[in-house]
Amino acid sequence: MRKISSALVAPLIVLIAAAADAIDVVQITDDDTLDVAPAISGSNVVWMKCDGGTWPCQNGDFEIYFWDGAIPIVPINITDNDTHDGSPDISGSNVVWAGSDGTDSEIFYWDGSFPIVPIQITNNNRADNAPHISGSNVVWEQCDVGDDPYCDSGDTEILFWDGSFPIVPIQITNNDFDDRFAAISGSKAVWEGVEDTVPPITTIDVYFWDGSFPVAPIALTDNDTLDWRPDISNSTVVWVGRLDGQQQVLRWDGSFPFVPSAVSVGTGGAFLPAISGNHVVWQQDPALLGAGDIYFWDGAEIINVSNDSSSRDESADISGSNVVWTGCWWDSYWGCLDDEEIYFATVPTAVPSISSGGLALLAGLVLGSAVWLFRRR
Ligand SMILES: [Ca+2]
Ligand SMILES: [Ca+2]
Ligand SMILES: [Ca+2]
Ligand SMILES: [Ca+2]
Repeated sequence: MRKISSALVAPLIVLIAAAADAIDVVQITDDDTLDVAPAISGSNVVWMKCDGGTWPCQNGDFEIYFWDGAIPIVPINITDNDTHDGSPDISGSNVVWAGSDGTDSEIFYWDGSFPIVPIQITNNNRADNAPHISGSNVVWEQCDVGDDPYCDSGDTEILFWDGSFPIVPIQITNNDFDDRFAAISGSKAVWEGVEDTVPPITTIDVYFWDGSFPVAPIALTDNDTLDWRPDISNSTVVWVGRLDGQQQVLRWDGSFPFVPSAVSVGTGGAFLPAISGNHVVWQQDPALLGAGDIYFWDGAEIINVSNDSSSRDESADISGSNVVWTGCWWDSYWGCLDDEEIYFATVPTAVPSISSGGLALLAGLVLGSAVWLFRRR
């Protein structure tokens, strides 16, 4: 192994420590209930909070909470009822989520104005779930037969609403398999199509609609492996795929021919990517500790945002350089030792002015075993 002189190591450690200190992680919630599934736009954050204790919220139901990024942190609840509210997303001050009309799940919308008067944008006897919003454009998944939340009688399709009134949703898929986890940026949408209709599920592909009419979605991927959980920003798409036998975050810049590139590296099952401009976040457990961290790609380098071996961090979202995620104190034997909380950080993206060799070493150390250099809380 190449010996590194102490003269080289010392200033590098200072640089890494400075970079770590520069990531100021804010804990948004601090209570005894589950706080999960955050989404962010600018400094506006939404998430799900259980009003009845810890996992799996058996003594209550979930509500949607909102924080505008102001200090002191005073979250407000958008919903307050006795039924499930989940899957929130936000764009500007526009919020969408899936709730119940008392019979089955519907999509709700709040424009950010006070007093809070949510608008119910679906009203049917089918299960409507997992909405995403960009500007006033909304996509979600809907069961095409019945209101069973698992859609066992039929399969799910992707619907689109452009935010105009009267509300006339447009169905953008029509097939015999599940289309789910749609995301939208401007008028471009992506989702995953589960082409295996019976277990085991070995084929999921990423689908793309450019927003033009007549609606003609295309399959971006076409293979016998899992390409799933896509997100989109402008024309750039990220998703989870297989590369050299590893589950990685892949990226397509929107140009044809379709040539994906890898964003994440190494082991640990990179999962649940989110994208904003050139920035990508995801969860991964490269050291195979059993509990992952949140990783951030600034277009050139990978930064561990949540670096803390005593927490399990997952389910990240991003807007610009602002990142949110959910995490819990974690033990390799007991798992989560308490309930999950929501965390927020602004990631500094200025590249330090050191040599390329130093940068490579810095990136390697940040990715590798330098956990002891950082303490989040
Ligand atoms: Ca909590
Ligand atoms: Ca509720
Ligand atoms: Ca419904
Ligand atoms: Ca379908």
